[in-house]
Amino acid sequence: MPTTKQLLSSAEVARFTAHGFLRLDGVVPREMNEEALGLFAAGTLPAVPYGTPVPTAFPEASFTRRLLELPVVAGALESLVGPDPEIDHHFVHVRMPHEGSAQALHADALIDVRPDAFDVQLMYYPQEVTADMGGTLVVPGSHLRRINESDTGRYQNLRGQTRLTCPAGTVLLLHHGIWHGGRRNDSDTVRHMYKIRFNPTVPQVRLWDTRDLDSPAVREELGRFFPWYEQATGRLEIHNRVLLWRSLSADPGFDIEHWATRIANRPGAPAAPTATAAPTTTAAPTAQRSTA
Ligand SMILES: O=C(O)CCC(=O)C(=O)O
Repeated sequence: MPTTKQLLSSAEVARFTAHGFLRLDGVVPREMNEEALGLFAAGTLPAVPYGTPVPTAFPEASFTRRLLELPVVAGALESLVGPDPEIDHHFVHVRMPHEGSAQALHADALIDVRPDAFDVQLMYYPQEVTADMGGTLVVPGSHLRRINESDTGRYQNLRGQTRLTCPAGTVLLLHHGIWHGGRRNDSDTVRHMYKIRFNPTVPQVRLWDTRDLDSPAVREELGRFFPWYEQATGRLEIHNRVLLWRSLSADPGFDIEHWATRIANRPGAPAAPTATAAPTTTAAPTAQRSTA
């Protein structure tokens, strides 16, 4: 296994910016997965106050520290939140066998309209997740349509949603705004997912390996349309994505189809906000009220 951290490429960060998550399949070794299941069953993970630096929260050689130091995990995390993030909170989510109900679709933040910064949530699955185990439902491309916690709970299914099935040792890294929810576990097996939320402590600007910044793959990822987007309003997702990419890549002129440039044109008005200042044009439409 490589020992140096593996930063993401620009195309991978663009993919995260469009989808709202990145999937690292089977990256945690088997022995660690077995260890994790023991720890989760025993409930022995430490309590961590909000805003604790990683080395304080998780001492050297502890399970979580070793998980975060796996080169592929460390590199992806650093590419998205930078070095030395703080732990917001961590928690082991359990879906019990034949539990009979699913979790409503939600996003994990309180009301949060930051346009140019985001937290990353790591979800780690120590066991294989099969189709009947209630794998986490994720709605790709939903993270920039700001909703408040479980306001989306009424939506049962959206076109293009993904319900996780994965090999043991899989890690997802998600933008905190992604719409998601644990599904109903119809299997005979307890399903565990360990979630850790990271707050960045540095500006999230060019933190990855930028050698492919001008690659066509970047633009291709950022222009992606998801099946649940409305024909017209869905364009706002791409607009908001452009603004986030301008900020992440420190390229205030980046655009897709001239959409962000056109509507920033206000001849005679004071200068437009810079890429890292809060844009006034990012408000996505409010999601409809919903219940489970
Ligand atoms: O259990 C799951 O798969 C998701 C749980 C979760 O993310 C949550 O409760 O916020």
